[in-house]
Amino acid sequence: MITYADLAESVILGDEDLVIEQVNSLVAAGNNPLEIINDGLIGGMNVVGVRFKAGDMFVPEVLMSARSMAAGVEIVKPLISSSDMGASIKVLLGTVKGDLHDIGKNLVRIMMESSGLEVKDIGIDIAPEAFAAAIKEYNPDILAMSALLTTTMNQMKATIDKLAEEGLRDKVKIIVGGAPISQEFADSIGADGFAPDAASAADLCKELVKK
Ligand code: B12
Repeated sequence: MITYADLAESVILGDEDLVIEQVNSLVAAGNNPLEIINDGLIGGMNVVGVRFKAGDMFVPEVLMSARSMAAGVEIVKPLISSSDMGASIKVLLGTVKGDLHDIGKNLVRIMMESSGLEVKDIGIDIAPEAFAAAIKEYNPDILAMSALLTTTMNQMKATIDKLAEEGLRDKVKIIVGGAPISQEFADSIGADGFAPDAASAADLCKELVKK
């Protein structure tokens, strides 16, 4: 009998084949798809986040865990009705201009999608004008920007200024994140929120849209 703890452990180990096998067994045994995601897959990924921060896990291992988790989510996703997922929160996500780091951004996307948000990921090296154009095109509830370099974090402010200039600032809630970003920095550039990791980024979106 497979438990959610077993599944979480397989995510932590980054064993994609085992994750797929266990998710299929849990589904076949009639477990609730949302519980499989929250208690098993995200549960494991939360531990990975903590261990990575503590220096007990490294980027390649984090990526294997993220890939395993995503493989599990793919199996369960079709079983979840959009009303269960509380969908309808749309997030536009990208890494700012001059910045090519996307590992953290991709984790944020996986976490958001697996907690039911609809995410449009427009990639890396996104200029303020491109964020503005994408807001017009996709009409998201939330704009989420990632930056990993101290030299590119100011592009977040440049993007917020650009949105203000185009009259788009109040159409979206803006959240920011990435290793050099802090709550103080987010406040200083007039963002609506900051989250230190992918799991809390998803929660933050739900909180901001509730308001
Ligand atoms: C992998 C990596 C690279 C890879 C990127 C591959 C890729 N596809 O992303 C490569 C080799 C390309 C690279 C290049 C460079 N890198 Co680099 N890189 C890293 C490294 C080792 C890991 C980053 C990472 O992926 N972490 C793992 C993820 C999971 O963590 P994360 O990104 O922080 O994301 C989490 C949170 O921050 C948060 N989050 C992230 N985004 C968002 C967004 C929102 C909205 C929210 C709410 C939350 C959130 O959630 C995530 C998951 O929990 C870091 C060192 C480090 N330890 O951080 C250096 C680092 C970021 N790089 C650095 C540098 C200097 C560079 C280069 C300039 C090197 C060079 N001279 O060429 C180039 C710049 C290229 C460019 N223009 O972007 C420096 C930055 C220094 C600084 N203070 O600015 C670092 C810190 C290394 C160092 N100590 O010097 N790099």
